[in-house]
Amino acid sequence: MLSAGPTPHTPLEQWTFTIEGATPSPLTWSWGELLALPAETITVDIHCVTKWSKFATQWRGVSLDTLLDGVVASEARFAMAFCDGGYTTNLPLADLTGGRAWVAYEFAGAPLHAEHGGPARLLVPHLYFWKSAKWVRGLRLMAADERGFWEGYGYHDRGDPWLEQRYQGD
Ligand SMILES: Nc1nc2c(c(=O)[nH]1)N[C@H]1C(S)=C(S)[C@@H](COP(=O)(O)O)O[C@H]1N2
Ligand SMILES: [Mo]
Repeated sequence: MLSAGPTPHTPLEQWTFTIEGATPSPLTWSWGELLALPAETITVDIHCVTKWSKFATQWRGVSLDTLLDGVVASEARFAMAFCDGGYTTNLPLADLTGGRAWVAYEFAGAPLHAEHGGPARLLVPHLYFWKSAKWVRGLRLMAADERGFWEGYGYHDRGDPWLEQRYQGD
């Protein structure tokens, strides 16, 4: 369970990251604008639902706290990450804030490889890795939860590895 389709290759001049839905003020960043935001280096363990883990992986990216800072969306409780290639995954907004989620564009000190989600992917290391959407292009904020790609096939809406939330009902 790694990629649900072919690797998209969006030129950086066409790349944007957008936060939309449940907000009167959608925000969009170009690639250059994203890189100009304050970035963080993150060293974390990641966990795939099919039981592999990778320890002490190093990433660089922009905190979702930074990106969500200017967004007014009092009704929003959940977000749907959307990607080039059509992949989606849903997350509680609370899991994207509090210094626990990033839009990451470097891995191990180098630009993120396209196969691993480059130019940028979501990084939500405290949840199962299918929530860390590769080739991410934005978040759609939602008042009520909806299911993304794997969640629609029975995977868990939240996916906390410590609670072993693999499937709906876990
Ligand atoms: N856009 C997109 N993101 C995705 C996926 C996918 O199929 N498409 N697969 C998820 C799953 S199930 C896993 S385990 C990780 C794999 O990331 P990696 O290829 O960098 O190891 O990406 C996640 N993000
Ligand atoms: Mo996975």
